[in-house]
Amino acid sequence: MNTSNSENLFARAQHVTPGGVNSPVRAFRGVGGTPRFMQRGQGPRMWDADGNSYLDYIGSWGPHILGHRPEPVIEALREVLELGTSFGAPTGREVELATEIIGAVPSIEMVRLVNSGTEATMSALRVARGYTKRDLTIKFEGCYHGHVDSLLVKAGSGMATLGIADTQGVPKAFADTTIALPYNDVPALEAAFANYGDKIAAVIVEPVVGNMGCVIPTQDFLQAMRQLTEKHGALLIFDEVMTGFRLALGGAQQVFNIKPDLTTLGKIIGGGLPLAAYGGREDIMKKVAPAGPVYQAGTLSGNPVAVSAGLAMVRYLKSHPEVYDRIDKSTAALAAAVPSSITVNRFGSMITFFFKPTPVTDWESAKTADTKSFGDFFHYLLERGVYFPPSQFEAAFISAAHTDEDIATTVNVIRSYFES
Ligand code: KE4
Repeated sequence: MNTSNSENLFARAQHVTPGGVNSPVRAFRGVGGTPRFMQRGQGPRMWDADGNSYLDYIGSWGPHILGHRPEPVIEALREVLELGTSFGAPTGREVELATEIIGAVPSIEMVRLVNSGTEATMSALRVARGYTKRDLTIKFEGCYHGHVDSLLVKAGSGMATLGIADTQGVPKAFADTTIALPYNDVPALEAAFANYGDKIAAVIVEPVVGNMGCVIPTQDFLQAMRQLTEKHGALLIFDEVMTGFRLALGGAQQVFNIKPDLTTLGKIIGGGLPLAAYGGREDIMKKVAPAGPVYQAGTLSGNPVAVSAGLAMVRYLKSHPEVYDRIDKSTAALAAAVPSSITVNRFGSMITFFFKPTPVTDWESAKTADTKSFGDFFHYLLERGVYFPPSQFEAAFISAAHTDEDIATTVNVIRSYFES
């Protein structure tokens, strides 16, 4: 496979941008080799700067549930670009999108649009602290909630990939406000509340984890979180930036029937453009400026271009519930492609092949996967036109644009790896 243009671009990029990328996980540090510089996407496929074509199982890390350039989104963008890109003033579209989000996500009564998942989780935490007048946060090892200072503690995603448990640049005082516990560990959660209960502002959790690879919660774990936060006057924040509109229209909270106090959203609700949101109980959200004393703002928050893409995406998913069955079935077919030496964690259309034979239920069990073998697997697929996430500690995503033939092709390539 000729990758000379990607290699040249990567060489240039490293002179002008840290690590040559605008987000660390793209640099292939977890698997080695040269990242492919992409040029075009359509449906389930992407084409790189050398014209190589790939079946895409990253989908921009989640947004592309309908594949690249879905017609409803592209049509909406063409239309809005005739009207303007940003007004720095409220627009009707923002009201429409907020209303659609409130209609789709069970626990959201009021919502604020922002520009990234990081902004959403940072803001949700600030509101939780303002509402409870408390400072401490509980998060879980291996979960990633964006690059919020106080949450870059034992985080997943790019930090797990790079093997950095804690980043430099975060004041100890910030990190000290965060208690990191093992995922799926109810006794540890109970102990933390027994020790700090009246100081805890919020528990923030990926209700199905994507950022240490896919890890699935036990119902008891989420249930305990809900009960303990209620008992101790802390808020429960479901970080559904990845799972929102992915696992169901109403996200993981609809699937598990658990009502958090605040929810963060992103990825899919922007239709591939920079848009995220945080929302929840009205009495909490009314603390946010200018309605209340917790400040949060953003120049491009709710901008018409991203909102138009998001509105088209959310409305399409609302009127085409069959998308969820389709992507679930496609993902199940992929899950069946690997031998029993591989642990497959799948929830809906989120899937990770852990290169180890024993169960993966938390960061401790995830991190013992054989990352070198995963890297070999990744490159074997890449060379054959199948693009999986370049890290053992990420989830792959399947879209409604992947046809049965695409899935069969992918299954054959995966099987051939394990037979080679
Ligand atoms: P962004 O700031 O990257 O839009 O969102 C941060 C975020 C928050 N919460 C969850 C559950 C997330 O998965 C993310 C971002 N996810 C990663 C993928 N593992 C983004 C990819 C990247 O960092 O380049």
